[in-house]
Amino acid sequence: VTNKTTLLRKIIQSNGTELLLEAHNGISATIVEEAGFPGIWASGLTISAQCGVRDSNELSWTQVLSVCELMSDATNIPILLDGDTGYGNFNNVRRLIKKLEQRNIAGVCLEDKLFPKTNSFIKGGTQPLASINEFSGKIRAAKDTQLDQDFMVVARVEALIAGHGMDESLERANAYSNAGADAILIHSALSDASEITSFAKKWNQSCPLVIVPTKYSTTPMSLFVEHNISVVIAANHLLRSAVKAMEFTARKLSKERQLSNIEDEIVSVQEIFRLQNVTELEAAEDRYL
Ligand code: SPV
Ligand code: MG
Repeated sequence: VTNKTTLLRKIIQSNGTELLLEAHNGISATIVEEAGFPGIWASGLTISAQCGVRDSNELSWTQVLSVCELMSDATNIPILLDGDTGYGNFNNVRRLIKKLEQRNIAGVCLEDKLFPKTNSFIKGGTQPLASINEFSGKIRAAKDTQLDQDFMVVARVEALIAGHGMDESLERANAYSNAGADAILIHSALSDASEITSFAKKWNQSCPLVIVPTKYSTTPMSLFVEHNISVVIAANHLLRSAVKAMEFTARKLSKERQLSNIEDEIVSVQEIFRLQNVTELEAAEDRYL
């Protein structure tokens, strides 16, 4: 079997435009894999949300790691972890990389904000950025720490979100690429793709580009293909679909107090067993019990 790191490297470096989908726990990771996605985005927002806390580093980094470990154990496709700011300085980043490799996580995305960060769509314009030098040091520390040469480090530029404009965004992306980043995630909070397409046109192509079109979701994928975007991330869509389904079920059961009324709207318990791979355990029991 090919290493997950090598698989993620191929996704990011391939000529085409790949789509990754978010997962936030073991079962959602399994669902992403079964649907045919080549890889998983382990989203900081959705892992936090499914734990009932905010995307403001309220989870400890080892709690994030534990969720990632479960997702990785449950699947065979690579996971790119949204590692926020690296949970501290360069030294915390080194520790993170070591633990991610031990748990077979294929790569990490680090963003040039300050710890504790908050989600880019919450008062993004007011969020302080790390200096170019400090963040470049984190990227160099990550690349120097990894033992597997295919482990991927994605550097995320928040300068457009924070209102620093195109020139600074390009300057930052260039610095992070020079520091050894394997890809640049350029993030935008506009409701159209204009910032992303003009960034992509001006980009020197020294490494591939990754985007998260949560806010500009109406943009046709073909435009991203035309602009040579390597990876498009659907960053929160399984959590958002799960929340809609759970709210519907909870409200209906609370109101109607009759379990059978919801049966047709939810999966069978058998389907849960299938997603847990219960048949594998039954076969093992035949061999070992
Ligand atoms: C996440 O999924 O946690 C991300 C993407 O970082 S965003 O929410 O767009 O910042
Ligand atoms: Mg995040």
